[in-house]
Formats: sequence, structure tokens, C-alpha cells
Amino acid sequence: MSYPALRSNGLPLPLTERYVGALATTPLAALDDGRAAARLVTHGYVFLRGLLPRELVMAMRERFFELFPAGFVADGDCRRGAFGAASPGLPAHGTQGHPAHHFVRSDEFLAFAEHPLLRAASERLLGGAVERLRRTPVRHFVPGREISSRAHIDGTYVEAAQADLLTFWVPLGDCPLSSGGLVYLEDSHVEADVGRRTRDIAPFDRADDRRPLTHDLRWMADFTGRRWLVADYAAGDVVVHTPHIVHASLDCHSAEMRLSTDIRYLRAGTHYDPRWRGDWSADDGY
Ligand SMILES: O=C(O)CCC(=O)C(=O)O
Repeated sequence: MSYPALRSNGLPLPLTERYVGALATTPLAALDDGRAAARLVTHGYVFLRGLLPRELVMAMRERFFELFPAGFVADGDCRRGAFGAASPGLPAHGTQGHPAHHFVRSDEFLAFAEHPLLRAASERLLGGAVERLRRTPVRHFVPGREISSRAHIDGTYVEAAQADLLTFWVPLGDCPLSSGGLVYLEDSHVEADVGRRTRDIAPFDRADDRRPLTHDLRWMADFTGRRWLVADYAAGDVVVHTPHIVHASLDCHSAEMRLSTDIRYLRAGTHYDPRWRGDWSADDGY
């Protein structure tokens, strides 16, 4: 029997209950009474629908796509952000001269990353004062390219104790499954040694970078006996996750491009990885 499949890096993930489940939402009110913080410890993530104002998020999407040459965005509709045509001569994503490199340095984006709602949520989830890690990647995926974030944990990329660091994954626009949002391996934050156990046996397509765990999400589900949690995200939704939960993303095959950012807050006064104190550049090697 064949099942419809999701895809990540061109490989299928069967859309069955064995492999795929729904990301559970946590009500915003749970930030105030400690239930969200407890859930973060138990499940390694909290999915907060509508944490940010939709209009603000859509405005950020529009600002980003306005930075591209004419023709890159279909019909010039930068708010929708459907792919038009490639712009030859554009530097590699997120490097000097590319719109994403400029965007993360803009006052508007910096104000967004420091939004009081994000700061307040991180203070509640960490139970005290926080500081934001300056380095803030922007991810942008064009339909049809079969490129996604490979399965990984954030702890491989940024030094911090599990209980001190939060990532806010923020889709900049609506991001249904077809646009390829973030997916989480259920309760995998408890598998602290998953990297050691998978290292020599996991399918791997990136010989020059051993930091991801694998590009094969089905293999990861089979190996761990866990399933991937997915969601149709809307502009304003945010997922907050801890450094040890395994996550990845799906391929984008909608007309609309997938745009997102990951914003990180750290418990104030704990170790602030020196590599994360500057602005992100996609070729900074971190
Ligand atoms: O958006 C992505 O594809 C990856 C983001 C990510 O890994 C993160 O937010 O930690």
C-alpha cells in the first residue's frame, strides 16, 4: 500500500500516524500560570498560535521580499511572496550583498527580534531575566528545490545549557505543510546521546558538514521509534524549543516561498556563546 508522503531534502516521509503527528498547541494564557514552562520541560517545545500580531509579521515578509530585484517575486506581490523567477547575479543567500544579509541588520528587523511579546514569553518560560542572542538567521526556501533543514539539535550549533536557551521559530508569513515549515521529532529532547548513537549509521548527504544528524526523516523516525510533529502555521504563530529537541524542515512546493527566522533568548548571566554575539551572515561558519 502506498501513502501520500511529505518530503524533506527530496526524501519521502509517509503521511501516516506512525510517522507523522500534530504539533500540540499551548494557549497563550499558559505563559502566565507556569503551564507553558512546564510543558517546555516535558515536551521540549511549546507551540503558541498567534503570539505575534499577524499584521506585523506580514509587514516583515513584505519588507524582505521588497529587497529583491523586480521579477523575483511573482506579480510584484511582496506580501504574498510567491516565487517569480531566479535573479541571476544575486550573491548566495545571507551573504554580503544578498537581501537577507541586509535585512537582519535593518532597524525594523532588530525591533522585531526584540519584540516585547517575544521577550516577555522568554522571561516567563525561563523564569527570569533574559538576553537575546544577536545572531539571528533568516531562512528562505524557494519552491521545487528539494532543500530543507536536515534533522539536527540546536545544541550542536550554539553553546548553552539545555535549561538556559530558547529558540523562537517564527514563520514570516503563513506556512502550511506545502510551504515546508519546521517539524519536531516527538519528545526527542530526552535523547541526549542521539548524535553519538546515529553518527556512524545514519544516511548522510553532506560530507563537508557533520553537524546535522541526517537528511532522512523517515530513517530517523524508524531508528528512534518516534514520529515527526507537524503543523500548518499561520503568520503570528511561534514555536519555542529547547536545545536538545531534534527538528528539521520540509521541502517547499507551494507557490509562496517559505520565509522564517529563528530568534534566540538566553537566561541572563549564563554563558553567551561568543560566536552568537554578532549579526548573522550565512557564511560565518556557525
Ligand atoms: O527554519 C529552518 O529550516 C530551521 C530552523 C531551525 O533549525 C531552528 O529554528 O532552530
